[in-house]
Amino acid sequence: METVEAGPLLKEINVPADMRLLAPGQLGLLCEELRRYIIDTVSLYGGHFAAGLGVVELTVALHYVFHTPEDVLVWDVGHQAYAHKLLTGRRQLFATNRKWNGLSGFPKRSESPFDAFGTGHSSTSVSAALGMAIADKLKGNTERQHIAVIGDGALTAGLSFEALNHAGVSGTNITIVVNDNNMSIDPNVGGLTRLFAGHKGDAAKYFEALGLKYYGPVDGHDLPALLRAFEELKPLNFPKVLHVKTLKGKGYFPAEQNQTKWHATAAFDKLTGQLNQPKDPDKPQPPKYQDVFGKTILELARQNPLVMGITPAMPSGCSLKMMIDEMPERAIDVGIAEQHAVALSAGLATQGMKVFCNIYSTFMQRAYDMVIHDVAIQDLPVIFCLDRAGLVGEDGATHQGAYDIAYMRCIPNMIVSAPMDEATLRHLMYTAQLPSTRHPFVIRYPRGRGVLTDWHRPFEEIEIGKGRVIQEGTEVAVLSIGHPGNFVVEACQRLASEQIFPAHIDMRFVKPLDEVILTDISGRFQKIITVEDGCLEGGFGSAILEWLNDHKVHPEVVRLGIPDRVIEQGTPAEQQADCGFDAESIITAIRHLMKE
Ligand SMILES: Cc1ncc(C[n+]2csc(CCOP(=O)(O)OP(=O)(O)O)c2C)c(N)n1
Repeated sequence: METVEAGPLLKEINVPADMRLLAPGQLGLLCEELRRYIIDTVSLYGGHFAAGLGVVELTVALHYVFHTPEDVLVWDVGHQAYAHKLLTGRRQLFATNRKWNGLSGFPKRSESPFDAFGTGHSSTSVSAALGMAIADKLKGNTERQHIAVIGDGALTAGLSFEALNHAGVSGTNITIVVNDNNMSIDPNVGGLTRLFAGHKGDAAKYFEALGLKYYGPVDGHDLPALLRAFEELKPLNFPKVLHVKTLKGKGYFPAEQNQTKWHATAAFDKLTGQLNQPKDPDKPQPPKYQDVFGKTILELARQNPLVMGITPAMPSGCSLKMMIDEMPERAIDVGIAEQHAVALSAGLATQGMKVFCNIYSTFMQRAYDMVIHDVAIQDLPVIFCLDRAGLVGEDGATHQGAYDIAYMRCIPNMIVSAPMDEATLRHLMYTAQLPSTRHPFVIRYPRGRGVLTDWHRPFEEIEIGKGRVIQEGTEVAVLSIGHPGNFVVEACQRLASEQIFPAHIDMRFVKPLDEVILTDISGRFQKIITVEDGCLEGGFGSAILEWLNDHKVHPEVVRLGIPDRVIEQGTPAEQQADCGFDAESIITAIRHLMKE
């Protein structure tokens, strides 16, 4: 189903070996065709964009000089690997990129032998390529090349520093290509950016002090220079770095001009650069949870001088940018540094600061020890806003915010909450920063729009551990946590015409649980359904089951949520239906229980 017309050179390339039959002088034209293909496809379907445009020449040069897939090529994050996918047998399927049952938006081992390592989270590439290089060294395989391509943004993470520290003394032939475009998603931050922008030779000293021979900088859009550099590096049997300078968004003017906006995009008009209009542009839309977070923290910060905001590299994504723009000293982007973000928040909290540490649920996985060791054991009242909690859609398996309820609720001192709508998000944020709240406090909410158009209400304190009854009912009680409560509302509305009226409770807190409500519900109902946008193993439903068991009541309980398997890319609605907790699945579960 190739929907975009490939240029004459690209059309003939199914694997990189086909490309190696071209003369070096033809590769410039191939790069143009690749750029056009990426622009055409992403303008139709959306996807990651600017980073991929910046590495077209780099991708062609790597596959031309090195003998992939025998030589291993590991892309860091993997959001920039579209040209790589197009050259490695996936052009005809590329219209399915990021779609249900389609191609993953990131490299994935099961998808292609050219994807040496699965990615999505940043800063793993040097470790992974080094592991491969050490294995080959032990096996006596001296021919194979091991290449990691890592951005200057991904280099800000501790994980990549750990790998560089090892690589320099590893005695392997690893080649680390540093793709320096001065951007993370937002402008890159910290001392490292100064090092790269500074004096010629500064970056060389940095790397050589660690034992990595430094080459470059090379202009990453100068194809002959790249080809020369890789030919020179190929025979060198020691750990080395090639510093490549590129322009994020290269070749599509709007993306070159606004690299953050074009990091990833929805479908757009490629001639004007305008996003496609929503179907019903005049209909009032609820805001995104992200924007409610951004506006609310700013309101709270204006009222309370102790409020601070921390984000590891997602200021635009989580909307902390609103506060960074107004109060740059009290809202900080620390780079891709989730571990540091959490330990830093703990340090700030020891001094009485009320820190909102906003980390995507999936990226919080990286800072788990800091959550336990630095925050929870010391019972510091850090507020963790976990954005993109639940099923995230097109980014797929690596980005699902599936596990946070389970991994947070097992930690002592932790309060774990999830708002069902934007007004509740505001009230929870308000409650979390009150002087009377003295424990670490998780607020998890999904990607995308809420449900209320009149979300901006005066702040209210919510009693910690208190749920709310949405609908009284008979026979079946549905207990929901967070945004999926709205799917229950829809299910109840549809069932009303059949005279089926289940009770519906929005628990608001996974920990502590509302024991008054649970005592009442378990006394009155023999049938309970739990609904969550999180993993079933150890999640919210498990918490309810534990409580019921501990209190020696045994109603029939059906748990709806994310099953124990990897959930791939698609729309959130497709993923929710597949997992079985969308409105339709809830209706089926209620009907089924009623019949029994
Ligand atoms: C651990 C982790 N934190 C945050 C992200 C979100 N993220 C994806 S790409 C990106 C920026 C990467 O910048 P860089 O490595 O310089 O690559 P570029 O996009 O500039 O090519 C970020 C922050 C992530 N993928 N993984």
